[in-house]
Amino acid sequence: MDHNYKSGFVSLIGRPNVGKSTLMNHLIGQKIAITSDKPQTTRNKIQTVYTDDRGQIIFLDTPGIHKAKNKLGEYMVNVAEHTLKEVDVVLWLVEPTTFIGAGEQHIAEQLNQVKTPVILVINKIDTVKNQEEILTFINAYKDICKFAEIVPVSALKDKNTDLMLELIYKYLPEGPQYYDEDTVTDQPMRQISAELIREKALRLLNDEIPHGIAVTVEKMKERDNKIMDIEANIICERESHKGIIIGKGGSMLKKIGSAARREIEDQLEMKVNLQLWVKVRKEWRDSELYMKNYGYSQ
Ligand code: GDP
Ligand code: K
Ligand code: MG
Repeated sequence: MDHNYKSGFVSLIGRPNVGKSTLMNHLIGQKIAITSDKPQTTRNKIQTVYTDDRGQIIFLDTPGIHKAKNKLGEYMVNVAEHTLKEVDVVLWLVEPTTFIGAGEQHIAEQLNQVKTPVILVINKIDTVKNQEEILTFINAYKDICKFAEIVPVSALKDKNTDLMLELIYKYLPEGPQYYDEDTVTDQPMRQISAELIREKALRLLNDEIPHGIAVTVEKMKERDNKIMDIEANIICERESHKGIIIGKGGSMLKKIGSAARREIEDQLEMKVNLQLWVKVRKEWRDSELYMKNYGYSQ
C-alpha cells in the first residue's frame, strides 16, 4: 500500500427520494441499501465500503434529515444529525431544481453549524433537458450554504460519479484500509434480508400501508444441504392492513415472499426457504420498546 493511500468516512444526506441508495448501490455494484419510490425507505444507518487503488471510502447512508413526527421519526433525525460531526466529508444530495423548500433550508442550517467539508451533489441530471440550467441550480444552493465542492451527477446512469469520488478523496486524510477490499457492507445478512422483504412489501402494497411496516427476521439457519431457512414477521399497525398484506387466499404475501426470496438467494448464493408471518402491533412507531425490538436504536 503506498503512502498516499487515503481513507475516511462520508455521510450521505439529503431528503427522501433524491437517490442516496441508488448512488450507493451503483458505486459498489451490489444491492445493499434498498430503494423505492416511496419516501423514508431507508431507516437505518447503513455502511457501504468503496475501495479502489486511491483508497477506501466508508459511506453512511443516513435516513433523511427532516422534522420528526413520532418516536421513529425522532430516532431517524438523531442518527442523521449526529453523523454530520463525526465524518470527514458530508455529501449532500439534491434534486436538480432551483426550488429550495423548508426541508433543504433545515438541512442547510444543520450543515452551516459543522466544520466538516460539504460536497453538494446535484443528482438526476439525466432528467435535465437543458444542461445550462444546472448552473442556476448551483447558484440557488450557493445562496443558502457554503460548499467545499459542487458536482452534478446521475446516480442512475453513472454519470460524473468518478469525478465525485475524486472530489471526495481530495478531502480524506491519509489513512489505513479499514476493511478488507471484498467488504462492501457491515450489515449483517439478517438485516439485509429483513430490508429486502420490507422493500418488496413497499413495492407491492398500496401507498397507505408501507409507512407502518417493519420486518423482523426471527430465524435464519443453514441446513446441512446448503439451504437457508428464514422465518420473518411483517409487522403492521392495523388488522385491516394485515388483511391487505396477506391478500386474497394469501396471494399478496406469497408475491412478497417469492420476490424477496429470489433476491435473498442472490445475495446468499444459496437456496432459501422463506416463511413470512404478518403481525399487528398498534402504534409501534410511537413505542420506544417496540422500536428497540425492531432494531431502531443503537
Ligand atoms: P433515497 O430515498 O434517497 O435513498 O432514494 P432512492 O435511491 O430510493 O431513489 C428514489 C427514486 O429516484 C428511485 O425511483 C430511483 O430510481 C430514482 N433515482 C435515483 N437516482 C436517479 C438518477 O440519477 N436519475 C433518475 N432519473 N432517477 C434516479
Ligand atoms: K426512497
Ligand atoms: Mg434510501
